[in-house]
Amino acid sequence: MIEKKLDIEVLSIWDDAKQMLRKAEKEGIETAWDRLMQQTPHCKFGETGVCCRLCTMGPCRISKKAPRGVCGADADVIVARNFGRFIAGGSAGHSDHGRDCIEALHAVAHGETEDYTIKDEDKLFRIAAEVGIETTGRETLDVAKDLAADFFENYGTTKGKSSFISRVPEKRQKIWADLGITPRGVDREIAEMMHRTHMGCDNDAANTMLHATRTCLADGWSGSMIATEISDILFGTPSPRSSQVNLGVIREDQVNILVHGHNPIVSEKILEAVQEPELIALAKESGAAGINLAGLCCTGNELMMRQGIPMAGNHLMTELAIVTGAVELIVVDYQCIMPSLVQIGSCFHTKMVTTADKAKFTGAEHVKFEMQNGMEQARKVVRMAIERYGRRDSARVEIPCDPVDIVTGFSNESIIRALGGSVDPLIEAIKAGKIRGVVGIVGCNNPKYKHDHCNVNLAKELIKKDILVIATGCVTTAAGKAGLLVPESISMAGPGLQEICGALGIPPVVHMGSCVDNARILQLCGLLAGELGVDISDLPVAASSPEWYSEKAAAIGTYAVASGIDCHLGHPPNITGSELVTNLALTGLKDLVGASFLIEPDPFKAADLLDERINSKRLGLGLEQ
Ligand code: XCC
Ligand code: SF4
Repeated sequence: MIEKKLDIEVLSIWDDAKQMLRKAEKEGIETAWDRLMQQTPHCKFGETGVCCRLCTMGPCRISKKAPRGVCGADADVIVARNFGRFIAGGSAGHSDHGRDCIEALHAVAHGETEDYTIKDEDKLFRIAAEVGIETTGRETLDVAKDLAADFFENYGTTKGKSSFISRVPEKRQKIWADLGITPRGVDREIAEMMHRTHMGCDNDAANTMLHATRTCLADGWSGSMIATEISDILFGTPSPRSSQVNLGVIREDQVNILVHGHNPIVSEKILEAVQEPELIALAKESGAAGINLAGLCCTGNELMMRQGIPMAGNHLMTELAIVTGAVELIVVDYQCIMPSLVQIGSCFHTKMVTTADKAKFTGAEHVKFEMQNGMEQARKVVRMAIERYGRRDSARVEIPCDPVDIVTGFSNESIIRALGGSVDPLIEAIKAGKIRGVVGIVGCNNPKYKHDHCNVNLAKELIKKDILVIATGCVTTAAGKAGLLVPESISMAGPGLQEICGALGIPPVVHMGSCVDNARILQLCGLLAGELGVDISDLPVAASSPEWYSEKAAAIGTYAVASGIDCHLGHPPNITGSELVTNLALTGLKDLVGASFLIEPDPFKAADLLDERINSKRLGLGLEQ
């Protein structure tokens, strides 16, 4: 964790970040790191989860002197309720994004938009058949109508199960059924979480935590999975392609537009607009060499996976991208967008545009995107960016370093294709110990850590141990900047991984997408377990979110564990004020769902801990080390 005095050298491992932090300091621009310092030390009650604000008899905070709130709730109950609401927020984020995708599919299917189409018909038919919709001899749009209707039902209360429940190995389904945590409906579980945590409802911490796992399972196996599958259907299933990362992807001589947020529905149209000859001509009239589009965070991941659009940076780079002085406009959808971007933008000529009514930012211009007007609005946004180019102060432009090459686009479909049509070669490599296991490193940045230090070093350590790494979310950018997302990086891997990845021509760290795309990892685990006839918890796989910050990341970690995947976190959620809840997370869940959390801030130690878990799974399966 970072010391009180701001010493730029220790804030990030990256030169582009440090150069921009120095520029920000010189120009008097405040960043997340400055504000973290203002907020430190954090409130201990909040940090340990024992502050309750759930009713106006309180707020209550638990201490030795006052071990119960006014209503009598103790630390265990208060911590569990706070955690329950925390993951309900995260699950709602992913799943409401998923709902927006269903609405998009519904609009396309019902002919309500000309701006969006079905790009991957094969996948539409495949998914529809998988969830039990009749497909033979039917029109594409009729199948799409039925699929949208089926997916909508995943959110309600009548269907009572996820459309993708068949992706869950039977042994896992039984564990959930026995515990009563089979997710019934996305909205139902989230609403029930809010209900349970109302004063005077679920006052048994363990029971509340069990429902938390159910809520997160609804996110992973419904909300997020639906978001991913529909995005593939509407915009194309990713396949390997090259791209670039870091602030060097911002171009001094071009109009720079950054897309930020999570849902590709807006950014895909922006991408189409920047390729239109009239708009490129307009940019040239304004003196620019062209229009450059780059991504931030997960909208960036979505565009990168499917279209190869370069990535300017991850969560902690979003403010610093503006500090280059060369960004004309940032267009956002929702989630993980710091409100400070408006303030930093106003220190430059950078315009911030919001597009979703559920995510407006004071000081930003709102250009509402709907299914019927996506293209028109996208053109409008691009024109705004071109107009801003004339206001750029070239004396303040500073773009650090050259971009780094990466390879992206590893959907399960493309991985299976690369393996020759089935997961068998992967299983064989695992059995032979050439790939000893697989770890998904996912999630965020958090200014409490040296930026990307843990993300990068954990990945490096794991591949050395012949553990294949799957990266999603903001870890992607970190891995990319470290040169880990190109096939040449096999030189940094252990001999087994070198052999397998070398033969396949893939990097030892594979980019599988955005945060909702962690559903791809769930599906892959389900496939592997199914092939082997075991449960997911028997597989030599694990998850990690070393520098996580968000409610969504906590939901992801929880659905991983509830699916049988051990999950490493760099730091615990705000639960340590309850021994019961902490013990449940670290050990108790193991007995219930066959996996648990492990906490370790040091990436080198974390790699050893994950290695141990993978080893024990290998032994359990009777595989030699
Ligand atoms: Fe957000 Fe998804 Fe975290 Fe990045 S990784 S900071 S949640 S953008 Ni999902
Ligand atoms: Fe206090 Fe209980 Fe109200 Fe929470 S629910 S604020 S512990 S009285």
